[in-house]
Amino acid sequence: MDVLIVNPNSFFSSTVDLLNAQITPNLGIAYLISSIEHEHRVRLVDTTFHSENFRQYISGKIKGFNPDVVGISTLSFNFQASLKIACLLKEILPDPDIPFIWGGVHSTVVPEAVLSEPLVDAVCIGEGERSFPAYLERLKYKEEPYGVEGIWFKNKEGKIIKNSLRPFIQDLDSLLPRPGY
Ligand code: B12
Repeated sequence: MDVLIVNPNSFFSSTVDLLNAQITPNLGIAYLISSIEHEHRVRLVDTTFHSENFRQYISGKIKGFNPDVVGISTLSFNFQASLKIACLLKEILPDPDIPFIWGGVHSTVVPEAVLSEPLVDAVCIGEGERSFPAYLERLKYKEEPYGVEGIWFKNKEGKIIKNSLRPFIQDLDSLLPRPGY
């Protein structure tokens, strides 16, 4: 499947905001992508250096890419900026009905608040390296993610389904990218 991952790392307003932008690579997203890229085509939109021209940047970045799903990583401080980006993506993506799944610290600490937003179809609570591939596997077969640990989602009737949480991954070496990478 084609997966668009978004790092909405900006506030889109002032120089002060720009100074706040994280200028180190986002480790969570790096781990997340390494857990799916052997199986899926992934495109990353990272707005870190594009606060001023984010609309133009995002439009250019997704040109020719027709994702089956959008994954957005969010902290509490950039959640509002993330919603703006999600709104823009809904407008410009060829298929506005594809699911938007949200992860990151904000989704983990206040999943209900995140899910209450119309632009959120599912949240990943906690580590994504197992939960996200399992979610994508269901999506591939057009199935709803019932029973996928770590994922809460809105079902076809709009009801919020809370799957159980996923235990922490104990064997961190099992997360090493596959041979050949
Ligand atoms: C290292 C770190 C930093 C580093 C960043 C390193 C980096 N480039 O990644 C630096 C020092 C730059 C930093 C800066 C800041 N940080 Co900081 N940071 C951390 C820390 C200690 C670890 C983060 C981390 O790397 N975790 C490991 C990765 C693997 O986990 P993860 O990012 O959560 O990602 C996993 C899951 O969330 C999930 N996931 C993530 N995204 C997505 C997306 C999808 C679609 C899916 C399915 C899953 C998914 O899968 C990932 C892999 O398992 C956390 C505390 C903590 N214990 O988490 C605070 C923390 C994230 N930081 C925090 C804050 C407030 C900040 C600053 C705003 C501080 C400031 N005032 O400037 C800035 C913001 C910078 C920015 N623009 O993001 C808060 C966020 C609170 C909140 N509710 O949002 C935390 C939680 C600390 C705290 N307890 O207050 N930080």
